[in-house]
Amino acid sequence: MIPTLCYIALGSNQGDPVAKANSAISVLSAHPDLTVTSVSSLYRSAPMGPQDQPDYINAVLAIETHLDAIELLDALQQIELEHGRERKDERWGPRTLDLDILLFGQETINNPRLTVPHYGMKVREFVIYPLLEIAPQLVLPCGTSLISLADNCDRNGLEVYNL
Ligand code: PH2
Ligand code: MG
Ligand code: MG
Repeated sequence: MIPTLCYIALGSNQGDPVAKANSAISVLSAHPDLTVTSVSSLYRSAPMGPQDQPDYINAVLAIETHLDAIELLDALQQIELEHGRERKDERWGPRTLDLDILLFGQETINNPRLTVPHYGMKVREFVIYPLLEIAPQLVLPCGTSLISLADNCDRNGLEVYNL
């Protein structure tokens, strides 16, 4: 069986987000069911949603897996929990670690637990630019190229995070 190439968005803005991001990348890399094939730089981004929360650290990873999409979601949610994630009601509120499936191969998934492609990925600078770094030729299942999304997306202050 050929593994599925997936793209995962990582975000954190609570409790040392850089350490959380690096730890999540290590845990994903060590996971027996996942092969991490590329990791973008870490980026610092202004919060989307409520403005009374800290800036985020964001990154995107490419992984290959034989898991199905729901099994992958379960694995990602387990890693979120291990990094202190609490499920809160506030939309777009602060979070210790968020791991979102952006793309699962070329599949379109509409499941009560999971929508793929991720509904926000076409307009969020903190997804589009890290993804562009690791997959410049990417085309979404709808036929839209990532480069055309970037052409229409303001960076909104997004910058590569350097110590
Ligand atoms: N995630 C959110 C809400 N707002 N803002 C930035 N900059 N980066 C995020 O990852 C993010 C956000 C909810 O998932
Ligand atoms: Mg998210
Ligand atoms: Mg999420």
